[in-house]
Amino acid sequence: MKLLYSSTSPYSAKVRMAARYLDIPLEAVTVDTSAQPPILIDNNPLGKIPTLLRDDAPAVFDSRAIMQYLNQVSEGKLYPKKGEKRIQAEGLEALCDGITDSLLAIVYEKRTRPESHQYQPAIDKQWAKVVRGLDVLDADLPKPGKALHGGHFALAALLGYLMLRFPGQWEDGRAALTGWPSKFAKRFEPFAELRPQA
Ligand SMILES: N[C@@H](CCC(=O)N[C@@H](CS)C(=O)NCC(=O)O)C(=O)O
Repeated sequence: MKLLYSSTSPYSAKVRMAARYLDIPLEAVTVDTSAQPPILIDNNPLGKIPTLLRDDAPAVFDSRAIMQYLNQVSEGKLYPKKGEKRIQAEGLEALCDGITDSLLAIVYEKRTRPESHQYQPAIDKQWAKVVRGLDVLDADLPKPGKALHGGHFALAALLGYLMLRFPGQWEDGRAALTGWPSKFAKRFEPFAELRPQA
């Protein structure tokens, strides 16, 4: 299977970490989403990454659908089987992905518009979501325990993206969150290789 991705993409990092954890081989193929190349839009009309190309079946996107697919392929090793633990794991992933969505909206606003056309109230609204989300996480962080799940990888991808794109802007007063990546890296060594990076 091939995964269309870019090294900076947090959702791609989440999926690649999960696949590595599960020992599911993925050939990672870099694509430039701003060019919207045929290999991407022919497989995902949304032109987004990550997009998973399967050998004899339609492509899978977006990252949460890919995570559920990896869970199926691994016969349930990526999420708790059921009950409250499953709800908590998927809830953590949804919160982390949602914060990441807001960070990306800010990055795109700044990248695609000249400074004079950037709409600060929209940036502030997204940043407020980031602040609230990070505070909730900081107050009740999951331990990277023996069994990892999709929520852990979403959190690792989010924190990796903050470290890449927002250094110095999110760490103050959030000791638990800032300490989490090094703990996670001890539990899951490929974090250093697979986290979002330029
Ligand atoms: N909800 C999607 C978000 C994917 C996404 O926005 N990916 C970004 C890169 S990190 C992208 O492809 N952006 C290009 C675009 O929106 O055209 C997921 O979880 O996969």
